[in-house]
Amino acid sequence: MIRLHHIAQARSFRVLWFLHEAGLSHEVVRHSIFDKAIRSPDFLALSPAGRVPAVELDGQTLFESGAILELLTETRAPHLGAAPGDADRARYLEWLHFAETIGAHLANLTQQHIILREDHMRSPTVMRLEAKRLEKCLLAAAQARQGAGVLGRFSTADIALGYGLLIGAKFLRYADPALLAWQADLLARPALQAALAEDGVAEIYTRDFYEAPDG
Ligand SMILES: N[C@@H](CCC(=O)N[C@@H](CS)C(=O)NCC(=O)O)C(=O)O
Repeated sequence: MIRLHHIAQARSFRVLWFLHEAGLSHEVVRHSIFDKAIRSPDFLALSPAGRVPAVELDGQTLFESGAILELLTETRAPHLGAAPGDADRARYLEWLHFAETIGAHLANLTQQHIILREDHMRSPTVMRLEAKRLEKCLLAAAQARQGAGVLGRFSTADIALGYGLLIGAKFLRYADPALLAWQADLLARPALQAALAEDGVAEIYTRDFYEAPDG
């Protein structure tokens, strides 16, 4: 049994998308980013900083999306990974974990545009800087793709990175052909469409786009 603790549009979407790509049956426990349930002792026992994703796997619990993806790939969908000894193991790990470099910029942009509610708390300079740094990272990943993914085939690394591209579209207007082609390839995947259908009601990114103010 795989039980995923999830907030719509959050990093837990990576795991939800993976579960669909791998064809694994699962249960989703939905949380809200704005209520106190993720601060409850029960949830903190699963994820000590009160973050999603967390998963329950046959009696074991695990938090941190990269670790969850790595373990589930190794144990349940090895065709989506690169095992120790595989020629593309190093490249797989670097891109899988680079997804969290992208995630840090997304988190900063989300904080600036959405979590900080008062204008005086926000910095247009930080918003523009973070958007530029996000774009640079996404371009690096887009240019590393060969065919269906960064390993020359679709892998779990492409799920972790692809989440960054999907949410990045809330802060960047993609014009580069490599970003547009990547986005189109991902959106054509039935598993991504199935995961989007299961994601739940948007509560973090309720607008199509978040513009950085002039400043
Ligand atoms: N590096 C972690 C980040 C987890 C994380 O920060 N998740 C956010 C949603 S994207 C969260 O749970 N935020 C709730 C909070 O900060 O209170 C991962 O990839 O799992």
